Amino acid sequence: MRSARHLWHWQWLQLMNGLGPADAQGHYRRPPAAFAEALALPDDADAADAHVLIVGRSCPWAHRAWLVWALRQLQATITLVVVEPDPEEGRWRFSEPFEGCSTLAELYGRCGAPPGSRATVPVLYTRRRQQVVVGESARLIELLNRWPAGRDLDLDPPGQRAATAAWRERLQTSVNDGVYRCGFARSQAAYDSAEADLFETLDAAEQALAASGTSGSEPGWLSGPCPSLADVQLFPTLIRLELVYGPLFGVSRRPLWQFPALWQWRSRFHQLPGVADSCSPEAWRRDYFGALFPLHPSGIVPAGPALATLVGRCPLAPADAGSTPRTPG
Ligand SMILES: N[C@@H](CCC(=O)N[C@@H](CS)C(=O)NCC(=O)O)C(=O)O
Repeated sequence: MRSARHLWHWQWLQLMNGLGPADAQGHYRRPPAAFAEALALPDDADAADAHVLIVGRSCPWAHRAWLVWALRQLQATITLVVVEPDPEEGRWRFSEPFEGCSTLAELYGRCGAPPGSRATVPVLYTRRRQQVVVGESARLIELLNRWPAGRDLDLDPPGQRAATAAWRERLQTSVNDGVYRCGFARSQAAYDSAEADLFETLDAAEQALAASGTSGSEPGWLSGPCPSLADVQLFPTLIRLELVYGPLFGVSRRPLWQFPALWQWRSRFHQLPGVADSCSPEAWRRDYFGALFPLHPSGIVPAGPALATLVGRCPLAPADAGSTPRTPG
């Protein structure tokens, strides 16, 4: 029995290598993205259908780009293409051939990605130059926020730039990557430090949001009175919390209903125009539980919870809190 356990543990470690690299202490280290450079706004940014935003439904990094695309109404100039996961092969494929490619890896190769680099979503692609414009979501959402938009909405509002930048940096490590650092940890100590960091940051976000709604004023957003890229970064992680990250990555110490201000914030953000359409809980569950074999070898997809139960009123909130959604712009 003991040798079977050791063998299985050893095999698990080999399989985890396929999910992502770790350091000697078992801390997950996210590999760098190809096409990661920040870029200037292309000169044909306002041309109809000249650019394509490639996303996958389950990917939280793609979700943030999808959100900026939806909130700023970029549909006229950027076409959204949703790729599907291929769990057997561990790659993204196009539903129908895109620029002659059937997989995202083919497109990356054709655009000159270094051999061996991961073909990740999100990607912004230019049809005219047949090139990837940018493949790193943090830079991509900044670019999309400067893109000529159907809706006059600045997600980096001047009055709260410093707070937005500080929150974005903290969230990226402690929350967005933080849930992966918990789920992909290969030692108890690596998990413990990632988990503590995650909940400390959620606590800080809870306090910031709770403070913004005091003295009778309407509750604000993470970095100030207007929604920003900080909110855009936080939402994809928090909307997946009870559905996948809690059960699969072991981040269930405090469920979100124990953070009433964050819960209300999540419900308000979900009500912003275009946000609900970017949420596919069935696809999230199917992709995470079905594809992350080393974490969930049975592949059995859990039944719930329903998204509708996560974006209503918080069980801990006062009766009138959060009843009025506030839309940006
Ligand atoms: N640094 C990238 C990470 C994106 C990323 O890891 N995307 C995952 C899906 S959640 C992916 O496409 N993985 C495919 C692979 O690793 O082959 C970004 O933020 O844009």
